[in-house]
Amino acid sequence: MNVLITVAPTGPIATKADNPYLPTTPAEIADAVEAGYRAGAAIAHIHLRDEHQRPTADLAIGRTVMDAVAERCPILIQMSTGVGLNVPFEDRARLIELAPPMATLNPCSMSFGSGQFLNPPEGVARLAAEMRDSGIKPELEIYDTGHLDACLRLRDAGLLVEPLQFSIVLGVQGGMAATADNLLTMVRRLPDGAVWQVIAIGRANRELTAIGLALGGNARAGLEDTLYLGKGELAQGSTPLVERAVRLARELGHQISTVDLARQTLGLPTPAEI
Ligand code: KMH
Ligand code: ZN
Repeated sequence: MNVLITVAPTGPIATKADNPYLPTTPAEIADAVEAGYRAGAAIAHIHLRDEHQRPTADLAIGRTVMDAVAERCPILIQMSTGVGLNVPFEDRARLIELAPPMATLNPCSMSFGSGQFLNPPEGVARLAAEMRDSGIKPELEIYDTGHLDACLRLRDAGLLVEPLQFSIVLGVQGGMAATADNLLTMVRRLPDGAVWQVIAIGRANRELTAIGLALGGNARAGLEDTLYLGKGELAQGSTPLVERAVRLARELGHQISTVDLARQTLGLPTPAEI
């Protein structure tokens, strides 16, 4: 099978104080994405930061990052509309005005570590409709069983176009714990034809990424999900994590998906069709 690898170089929470290799400026983010692409990633999950490293939904910064990435490589850009816990939902939702080919859609509100992640139902439905109408592929981030049900309701309301693409997020405090049991429960409940990957936060990153690949899922890798390669071993950027996901996939007999194949898998038009 072909495995889609997503590089997630920055995320909403960590700073350079946590890992000095964390990219936060547009040029650093674009460089990290390009390195991830060269290591095998077909998709780049992008969080924006301001000049103080704070998560931002600033459209000008978003445009700069998207242009910088496009100059370097043809990877599929997946803009995070999750952005960061302190950025209001309405500002985050506006990022789809940048017309990335993909963007995240977080279906529910939840506790998130010591903070809260607010995704009000009406706003989520509107964002889903806007993404559908603009041909932006949502990556549905589900942190609990009820989040999957919420996505299926959006699908039933005609707001999501198949194939649905899920990220099963494990290990956020406030969502499902990072266990193989929870992952299996979620995989069993996915609708037929769903495209999916594991997002394993923290210590269980390697094991759950491997289990996800063995179960037929795709993989995400990068400093957004873990700052470490192993116990006490800081990852020197996202590339070693992408390389590890590629190695795991290949050991399982999978091929690594190109960007063109990723477009086909997700039902996205090729650049010539746009
Ligand atoms: N780091 C993820 C678990 C998003 O990008 O839309 C949460 C997140 C959401 O970053
Ligand atoms: Zn994210």
